[in-house]
Amino acid sequence: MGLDQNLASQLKSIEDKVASELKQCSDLDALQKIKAYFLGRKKGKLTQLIKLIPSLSINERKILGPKINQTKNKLLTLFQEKEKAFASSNVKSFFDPTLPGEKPIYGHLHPITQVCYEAEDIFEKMGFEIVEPFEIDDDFHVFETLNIPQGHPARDMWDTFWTEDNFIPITHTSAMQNRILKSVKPPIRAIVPGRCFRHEATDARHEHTFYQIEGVYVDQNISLADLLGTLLSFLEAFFQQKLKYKIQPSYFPFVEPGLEFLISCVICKGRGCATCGHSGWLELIPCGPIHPNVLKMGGVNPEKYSGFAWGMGLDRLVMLRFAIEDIRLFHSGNLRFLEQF
Ligand code: FA5
Repeated sequence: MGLDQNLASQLKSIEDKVASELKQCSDLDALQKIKAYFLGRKKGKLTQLIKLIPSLSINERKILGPKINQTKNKLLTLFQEKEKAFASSNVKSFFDPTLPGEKPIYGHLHPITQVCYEAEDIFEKMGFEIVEPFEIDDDFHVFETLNIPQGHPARDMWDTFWTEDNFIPITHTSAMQNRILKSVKPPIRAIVPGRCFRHEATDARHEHTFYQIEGVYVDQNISLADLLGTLLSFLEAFFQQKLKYKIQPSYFPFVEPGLEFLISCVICKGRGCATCGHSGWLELIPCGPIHPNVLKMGGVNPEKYSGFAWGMGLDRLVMLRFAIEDIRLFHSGNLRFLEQF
């Protein structure tokens, strides 16, 4: 067999092999491998034949060169067509409007965060500014500036955590009051949503880690009516219903008088249910007019200005909003619980 015939049969065999391999080839990866096997720059089967061309005589080159090139072009065309076929089948499935949509897997905000944002929105509309608390603070801000000096028995009202170097993972968001009073001249309207920590035995209503929203309002001629109006407006906007309210005496060294703000139960509308202990009332927000000593320590003249403060439990609001019976579910990591919100 002459060189001419020998080469022609090699070229034919390459073309046949490529055609049959491409028939079975079902993805782009496999296609690249076949292409490399026949046209790869160093060891491709056809490439090796192409490399022979310079060693041929001029006459052989004239006859065989075009044949080799023809085969090369044929193969390139076959590969291109296959590539196009893969590309168009992918595009089709990507844009196919008849396919059912795939639900993307997203997380969502924790119910406490959702309700916190909602409460912040309402207070912002009422003209309050949002202030972030320090999660670790000192004795001066957590107690001293709140009219609770060293040795004051009221310190025992809170089961406080202490670090080894005498700092405090904040017991309450009231720790920010002094900084707020010092930071701007009255009128002051600020809320402090933040995480608090207490060394408490946990139960369905108490956690070691929970959230409060502190409120501080200072201006001239502020009276108890402003406090009651502010809290009622917030709660009616939050629960989207008209509420009855009442106050009862309480004690906190940083307000005078100390009060507890109660609303008619939002679950039973005041008729009495398990949530309100069948009293028809929910004890919701400890509050009161800011003690003159606290104003003084914050650089605010109590002769000229007065104000009020409150510290409401955010977890409690979330529990009421979603009828959650056990506060410990919030940080349980229980997905069946969390996926409901
Ligand atoms: C205080 O922390 C005061 N700083 C509130 C205050 C601010 C009064 C300004 C007056 C003026 P108390 O310890 O009662 O108060 O906590 C306030 C609210 O936080 C409670 O009504 C409750 O809703 C929530 N709370 C307290 N301890 C826990 C706990 N262990 N788990 C969940 N929520 C809690």
